[in-house]
Amino acid sequence: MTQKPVLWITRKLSDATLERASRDYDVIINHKDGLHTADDIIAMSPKVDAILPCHSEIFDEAVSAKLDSRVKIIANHSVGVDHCDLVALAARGIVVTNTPDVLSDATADIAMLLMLGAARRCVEGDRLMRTGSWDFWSPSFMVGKQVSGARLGIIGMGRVGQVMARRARGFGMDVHYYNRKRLPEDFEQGATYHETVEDLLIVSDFLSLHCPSTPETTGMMNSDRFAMLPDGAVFVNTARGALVDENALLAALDSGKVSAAGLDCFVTEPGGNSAFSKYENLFMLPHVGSATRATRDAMGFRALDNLDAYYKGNTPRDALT
Ligand code: 8YV
Repeated sequence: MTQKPVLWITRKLSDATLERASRDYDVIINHKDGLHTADDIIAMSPKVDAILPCHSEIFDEAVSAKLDSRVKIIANHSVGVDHCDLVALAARGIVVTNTPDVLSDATADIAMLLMLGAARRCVEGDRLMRTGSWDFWSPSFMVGKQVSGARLGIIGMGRVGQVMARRARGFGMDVHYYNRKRLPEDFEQGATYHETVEDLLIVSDFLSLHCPSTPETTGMMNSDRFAMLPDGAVFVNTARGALVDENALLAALDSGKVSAAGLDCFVTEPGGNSAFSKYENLFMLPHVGSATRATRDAMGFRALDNLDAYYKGNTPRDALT
């Protein structure tokens, strides 16, 4: 009997994923689900042929250079690969894959939730109810911002951005977008294309980020860009914390330029930004965009499909290197 490849699964994935992986590979599973340091990753590498990590394991240039040559494939359980230095890993001949498509619905749902929750002052309302301090009602009480009829700007019209556009259209929003490349007309479905981020910002009553974090997009939402939004805009980020200068966002909230924001991603994760906690017009979640049972299974299976293809001698469908 030929030996199965040794696969290191760095985090506690869904039961269905772990079951299938254990059937097909000689698995090392992180049942305790703790985080791994660079040293942990390097120390594990001589013992494994393949790694199935999450975005919580960092394969930067230094780690990539020190990985044992036994590691041949990193099959990520994530669509974002900003935790992987693709150039350095490719230079080591390591195949890297991700899990696009399967998390677009769940992530766009969370973007809608954050957008609506921020616009309709959900944190404030929830606190009033929980603390028993709801003692007043008036037509001018807790008035929020209406999404229907408003303009939604989407930065990054990839898979998640397109699902977000569809959801927003269902809520009667007028969709505008910026993308490095304009989409074919049938994919646009009536959305208005803007050739620059700046052109998009000035029409975005609501703004939602759906682009990857790269050296070019890091800190893209800075104070100059927040200043270009219409007064009282609502800002949503379900992509990556690194896209946002968090101090610039705080200043925009303080000035009222941004009336509310919904955030699922932070510069520091886990943990977030303690300066955010006093803002009741910030609706925040701890990076759970793709956290549904169905999506976690689909992500795990997509990563395993990529591994299976590699071990059958084929190019994995989601190969990035
Ligand atoms: C995941 C994500 O929760 O896929 C991504 O890029 O940010 C999240 O949806 C996480 O990466 C799981 O590994």
